[in-house]
Amino acid sequence: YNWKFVTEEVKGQVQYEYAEEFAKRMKEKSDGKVNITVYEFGGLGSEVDQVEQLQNGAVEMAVMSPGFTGNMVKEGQIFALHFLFPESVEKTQQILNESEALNTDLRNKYEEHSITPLSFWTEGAMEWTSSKKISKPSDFNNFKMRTQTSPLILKSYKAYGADPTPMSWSELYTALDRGTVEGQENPIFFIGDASFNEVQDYMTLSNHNNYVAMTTVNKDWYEGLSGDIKSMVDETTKEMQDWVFKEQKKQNEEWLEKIKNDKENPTEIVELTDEQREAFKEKAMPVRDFYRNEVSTVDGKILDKLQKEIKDAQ
Ligand code: 6CS
Repeated sequence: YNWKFVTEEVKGQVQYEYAEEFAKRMKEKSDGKVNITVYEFGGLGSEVDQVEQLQNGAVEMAVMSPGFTGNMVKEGQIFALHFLFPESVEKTQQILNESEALNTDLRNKYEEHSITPLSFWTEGAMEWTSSKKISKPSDFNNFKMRTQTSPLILKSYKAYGADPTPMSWSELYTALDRGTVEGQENPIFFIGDASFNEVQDYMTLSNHNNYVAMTTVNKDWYEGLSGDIKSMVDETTKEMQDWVFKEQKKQNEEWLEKIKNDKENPTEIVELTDEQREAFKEKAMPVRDFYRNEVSTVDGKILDKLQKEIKDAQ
């Protein structure tokens, strides 16, 4: 078997390393029968192009961010809601592992579009980087914020008064450098590895959301796999949840230290008090009603279930 596995990241970054480890395990388990070629981001187009490649079977596997599927799978925009998951990344991962709302109900929604998400995992808490200090919602007034393409992400920033622009991350460094956009959100490892801190002055430890990625497969291809190979894929996907949790944790911790100690490109780290964080949360809450009433195709049922699961886990 020869399969293609695309990721939205490059060598060294979490998604890419995940796919390499996945490929290695599959090769071992199948005694060399399964050969997976992992593709770094860039070669096959934008993140949105890669979604299409998975759907039409040009690639069999992909690490995909829901932030790039929102124009199609409306329900997947649930991950664009700020302050929904617990502050603890560990608790968040536990919910992603166990949630029926996500692993059954949301999975069905993706399957309507030929995408089967086999797992959901976090790449860490997201933080804001910016060219001016952000510590209260009004700092976002007319602020040019780069986001991924899902409309609800844009809506979440409009709720703070910002002026969001969707773009691929491949254009982001230059856009920040030129001031086309003034800020962005990402987990710390990604901010550091993509060198966004070189062209930004502040990093607010907002933890306003978790970065969630999905391990996805082309639905028809996956369902056509023979029983033993399919079980191998499922088993590996399951094992990888712990592996990737540790990988993101290590990378995020290491990069926080590196960014803090980078004398050449100093970044002011902005820590928010509970009260300051609360002010953002207050502005973010109405977006949930918008999701429930205007975005969800099932009257917010998946969100209701997920919120209950989150409550029960805490
Ligand atoms: O900001 C982005 O669009 C990118 N961020 C991460 C953490 N992974 C890939 C994604 O395209």
